[in-house]
Amino acid sequence: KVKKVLTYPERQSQCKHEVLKRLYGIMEEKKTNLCFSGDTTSFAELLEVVEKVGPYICILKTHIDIITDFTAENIHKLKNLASKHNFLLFEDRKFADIGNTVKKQYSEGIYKISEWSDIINAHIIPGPGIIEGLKSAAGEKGLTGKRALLLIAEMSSKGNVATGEYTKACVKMAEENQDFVVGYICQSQLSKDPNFIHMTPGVKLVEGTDSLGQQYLTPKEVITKRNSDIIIVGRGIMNSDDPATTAATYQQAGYDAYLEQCS
Ligand code: 6AU
Repeated sequence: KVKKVLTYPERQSQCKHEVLKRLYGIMEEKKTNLCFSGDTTSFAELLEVVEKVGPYICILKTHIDIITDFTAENIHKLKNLASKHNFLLFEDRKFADIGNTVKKQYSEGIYKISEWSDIINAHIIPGPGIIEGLKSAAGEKGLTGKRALLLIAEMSSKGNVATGEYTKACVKMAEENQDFVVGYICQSQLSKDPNFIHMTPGVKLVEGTDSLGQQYLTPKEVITKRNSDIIIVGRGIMNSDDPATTAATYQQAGYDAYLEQCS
């Protein structure tokens, strides 16, 4: 019987990028492919929830620009939680401008994203200059190899135009920039190369939609059927009465689907 996908340790030994190697190591050790999207406007609440769900996740995804009580001190606390619970930080900034602008958006301003976020993502609308700009910002901070980029190849929202040729152009750009691009935000597997990881948002235990165009698939559909690697879950965990127990449920669903996927 031919295996559909490689195991995490197999992918870890076959991939080149340091951030991906770390990520596969965490996924194997903690038995999780769950990325929690902590979409709250309160840093205090974010820290509180992350303390609870930390044991069940491999990545914490943030939207730092929706937070009203941002402080460098809170970033310090977030980094401490990431070390304590062993997960990576992913600022979902969705960069989308020319290289020269994104370079500053990544490293300067209030948030100084490059100083704390292991992973970032970007749209490919501007062309490969956006990748060069982001990569050079990390390089100038002495963080080459410690920072990685995901390209948004497909989206979860209704009527989005990241399809067909656009998605293909994205895969090409990723393949040409393997020293910095480590994968995709997508809705299904785009590459069998272990140098690229697939992260899929729009995940809930029950399929459905929200009132603003979001579309949800189940962990099993995303991992087993669509051969993605990471489930990104926001409101499914955030809005639950017991985020820790709910995160554990998503962790189990995602991991069971992985075991099925690679068996
Ligand atoms: O589980 P939700 O619907 O509460 O949250 C989904 C999260 C949000 C979105 O900004 C993000 O995933 N997202 C992305 C990302 C991660 O880039 C792309 C996309 O196509 N759809 C999507 O929902 O924080």
